[in-house]
Amino acid sequence: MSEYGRSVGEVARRLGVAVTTLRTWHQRYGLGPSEHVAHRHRRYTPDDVARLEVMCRLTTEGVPAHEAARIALAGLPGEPAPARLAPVADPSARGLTVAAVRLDMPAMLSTIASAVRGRGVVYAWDHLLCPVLVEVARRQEPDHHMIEVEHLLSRCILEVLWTVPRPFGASAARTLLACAADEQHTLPLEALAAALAEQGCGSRMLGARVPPLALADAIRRTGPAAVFIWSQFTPTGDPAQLEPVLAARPRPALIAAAGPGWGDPLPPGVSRPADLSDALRLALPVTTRRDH
Ligand code: B12
Repeated sequence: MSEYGRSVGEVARRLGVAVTTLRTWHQRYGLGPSEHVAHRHRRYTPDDVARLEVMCRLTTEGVPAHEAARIALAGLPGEPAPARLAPVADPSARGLTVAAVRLDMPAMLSTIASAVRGRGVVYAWDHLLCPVLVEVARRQEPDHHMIEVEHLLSRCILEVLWTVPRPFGASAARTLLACAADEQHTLPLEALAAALAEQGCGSRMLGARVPPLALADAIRRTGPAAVFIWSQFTPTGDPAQLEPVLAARPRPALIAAAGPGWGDPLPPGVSRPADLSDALRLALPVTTRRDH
């Protein structure tokens, strides 16, 4: 890149589009070069190029140009540039981050739904939803803005996860899911519920902030084969609250303390999944058994 940013020709070569296309996008949608240098053509800054990368990707995916331009411009003005995401992230993660920042609920729902329907819950969770959640949280840190973004993104994730059809019948709901006492982060357990449902396994989701004695009662009343208790952060991850769960009868074949919040050591007999796939690997053998 030259001292003054990129020329239109350089950007066209880098993105693999025609110079005339870039000029059209500039004129129609304002996706042009923003750096002005006296007596020279305007130059494309790194942020201009990042926006054009979003535009190229979305139009390649079939998003209409005016809609793609609206999403690509979401970082303007004064808002953070489109996310720089970890390489494992799905290509649509950047678009979802931009849509989240814009509070663009229809775009969020459609991106999340196409990942969940096209690639399945585990892929969507690992490669799209987690990277975007982490990115949104990262952007919050300096000045505590964007809480509304986190809330609406969470809502959209939940709405799509809830559309995964739940099985009914005898083998339904052999897994019990509950957040630890005072724990409000429910998304990972909702992802597990949806991933189990994809495999034909139902679950009972008790949701946020479940006191240990209430969880023990639920075990006694429903006799689950597997129980997952989620702690997202250390204030909710005291292993002592697992004792009433371990004492409850009938004893579930699997008792798993999931999430990064749990303290050490966990009581004997409690499993600790590393991620969503691992949680499924632990749950499926015990919940698909038909022997009781
Ligand atoms: C969405 C969100 C919320 C939403 C939750 C909505 C919902 N319905 O779940 C709301 C707004 C309610 C919320 C509230 C709060 N939040 Co919050 N939240 C988040 C956010 C952005 C995503 C949480 C999430 O789903 N993470 C899941 C993935 C993305 O992260 P992960 O746990 O690291 O996932 C991996 C492992 O856990 C592992 N794994 C291991 N076992 C298993 C098992 C299964 C089944 C699965 C699926 C995965 C898994 O796999 C995952 C990777 O694939 C995180 C940011 C983050 N980095 O997580 C902050 C975050 C967790 N929140 C944070 C905080 C501080 C709060 C509040 C205290 C804020 C406040 N002042 O009120 C409250 C907590 C209230 C409470 N008592 O619980 C902090 C926690 C800091 C800390 N470590 O101590 C974080 C890290 C943000 C930050 N950077 O500061 N939050």
